[in-house]
Amino acid sequence: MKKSSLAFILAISGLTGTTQAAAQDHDMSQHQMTMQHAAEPARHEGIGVLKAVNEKAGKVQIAHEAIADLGWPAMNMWFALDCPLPGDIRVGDAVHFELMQDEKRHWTIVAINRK
Ligand SMILES: [Cu+2]
Repeated sequence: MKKSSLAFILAISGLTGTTQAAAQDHDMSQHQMTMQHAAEPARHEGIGVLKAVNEKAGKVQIAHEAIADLGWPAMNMWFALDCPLPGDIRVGDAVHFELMQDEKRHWTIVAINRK
């Protein structure tokens, strides 16, 4: 019992540490854990700067500004794309995007364009 509570505490403090350390760069799994309340399939708008494109994986990395209605601070993160990436967007461009949760509750970009 004692051993498992300790493991739990370590896991929790590990998570907190990771979340704070990951303000610069993180993956979707951390949002999964912190954003479980956002169950409705709502669209949320964001703005940021396109940092990288992984065409093979269908993902883009965006340094997004805070998204108040999701309670997200500004951060650098990868999103799956569920829409075409307009041909005029280049890495370094300011972008406007819309997010929705997919069936696995991963935050996915459903619209993106140059700001
Ligand atoms: Cu983020």
